[in-house]
Order: sequence, then C-alpha cells, then structure tokens
Amino acid sequence: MENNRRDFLKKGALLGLTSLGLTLVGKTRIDAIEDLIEKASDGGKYTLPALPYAYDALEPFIDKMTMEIHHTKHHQAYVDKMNAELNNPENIKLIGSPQTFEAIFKVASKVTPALRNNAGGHYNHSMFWQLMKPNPKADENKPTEKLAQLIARDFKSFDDFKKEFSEKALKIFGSGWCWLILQKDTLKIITTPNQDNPLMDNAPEQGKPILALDVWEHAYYLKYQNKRVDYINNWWNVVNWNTAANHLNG
Ligand code: MN3
Repeated sequence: MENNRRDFLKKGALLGLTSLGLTLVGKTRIDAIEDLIEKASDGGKYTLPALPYAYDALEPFIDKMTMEIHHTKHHQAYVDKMNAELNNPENIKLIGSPQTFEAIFKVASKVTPALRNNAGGHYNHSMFWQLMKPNPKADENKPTEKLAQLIARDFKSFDDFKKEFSEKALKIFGSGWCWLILQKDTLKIITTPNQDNPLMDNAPEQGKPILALDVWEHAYYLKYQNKRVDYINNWWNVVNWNTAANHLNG
C-alpha cells in the first residue's frame, strides 16, 4: 500500500471512519486477490468483498440459496472473526504490521487456530468467488494459451488434469480445499484440510494458488446433499479460466 493511502486509512481509523475510508478508497469488487490483500490494514478492518455476479448467476450448477448463505453467512463470519483475532496480543506480536495475509500465512502454524482458520477462510473464499463465472457456453469451458499449455505439459492433457483434480477433491476426508498450484515452474494438485491454503507455512506443499475448489459441505449440500462428486462435476462448468490464468502472472 502506498504511504499516502495508508495515512489516509489511518486518519480514517482515528476519526472512526475506517469503513467509510475503505469504501471510498477501495474497489467495490475485487478483480484479483492482490486487491484484497491491499486492504490489509494498519488500523483498518477487512471487509466482505461483493460477489462479481448475482447469487443466482451460477444456476443451474450452483444454486442461489447456497451462494447467498455461503457468501453472506459463512464468508462474513470468517471476516468478522479474523478482524477480532487480529486484536489478540498474541497474534499482534507474531505478525507485526501491517497485518497482511502474507504476514499472517508466514506464521500460520504459530498464530491462534482461530486466526489461521478465519484468515484462511477469508482469503480462500475471496479467491474462490473470482474463480467462478456465469457460463452460457458451459461445455466449451477450458483454459487457453499459456495455462492450457502448462496443463498439457504437466498433466498430459486437460482431461487428465480434470480427472486428477476431481479425484483428489472427492477424496478429501471431511472439510477442505483442492488446489492447482504453481510450485517453482511446475503445476501441481494438492489438497488442504479445513481453511488451510498453499501459502501457509504449514501447508503440505507450498506454491502459488492458481485454481481452488471448496469442498466443505456448506458449498454444495443444499443442492447435492451427500453427492460431492456431482457438485465437482458441475463446478467445472462455471470455472473462470481467465482468473486462473491471471494468477499465473500475479
Ligand atoms: Mn466455503
């Protein structure tokens, strides 16, 4: 964050105008996860980013009620609890200032479990919303250009990649996430439990997140009940490959 912007936010906080300051300075929609990271905070608070589409926009693959509850209840709760935990002296000492995601994830194994879970929850969901889009031509939904080439190089073909990703997502025991990550120059598929992610110091393998899938039951249970496999198969129709491609360069 630029100094003048940070000062502005600080002054806003002093005047009790933090949320107004963030609204005026920030974007109403995040185009990239970096925009969200930038909201981190010398006295500011994290806020729930707006969805980049309507709650019913991903129908029939993901239903309106699931999206609305997932965004306004689950994601909002992660944001609120993250903000609360950032005031915990134990966390303040470990993270330093500013309290960016990068700074938090670097010491994820040491901060309070509540901060690790809720900061992960806020980051992962903010990324997840951007990685989906309404798609009238769902059956043509594929990565293009550089990302398509890297997937073909590291997984043989797009179909092989989809198969491996879907199988790993299906096998996660309980709640967690499936990720496509860039590790050095290689694409890999990994999974994490709970709200952990590949940027955390405790991740089974670290790398830059390219694609993410939430397989918590709250992401699909209303429509698909116990059939996680149907949710995963349908989710491919709404993947936003442009966002994923942008993560390669981001
Ligand atoms: Mn979720």
